[in-house]
Amino acid sequence: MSNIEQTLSIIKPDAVERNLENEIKEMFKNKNFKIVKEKKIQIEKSEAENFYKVHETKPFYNDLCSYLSSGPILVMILEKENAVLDNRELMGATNPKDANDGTIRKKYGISIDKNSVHGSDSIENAKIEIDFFFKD
Ligand code: IDP
Ligand code: MG
Repeated sequence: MSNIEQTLSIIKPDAVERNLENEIKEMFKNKNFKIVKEKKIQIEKSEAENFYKVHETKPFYNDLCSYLSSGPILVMILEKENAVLDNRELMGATNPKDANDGTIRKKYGISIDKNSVHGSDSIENAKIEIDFFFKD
């Protein structure tokens, strides 16, 4: 029985701005993720507020939504076995200072807010987030 999953990945404005898209995509491909769909977009702050709704009570919510809408992002559907958890592992801890060697955030993250990538945290949220960006 296969457990092929899909998860949503976003290369955030700090990384797109530094032209890191291809290097980060290589890291996904090297870990056997298939990039099923991708698009480069810039979203409105109101869309970021919807996307990050789960964080609306957090003190960093406003800055987070301003930031995600501040420049172009690359959104991708990634696919492999155990994609959700494997992507979280490859991303590394939310704060790049705490991220393990070999992770995207360790390599490229600047700070807890400019941490270069987003990844879905559960299969359920992956479906919601994929729909958010790719539902036609
Ligand atoms: P995650 O991206 O590792 O899943 P979440 O807790 O879901 O982390 O937080 C979403 C995003 O909000 C983080 O990626 C980070 O950019 C930002 N964030 C999280 N905690 C803080 C904080 O304490 N201060 C500022 N920004 C934060
Ligand atoms: Mg999260």
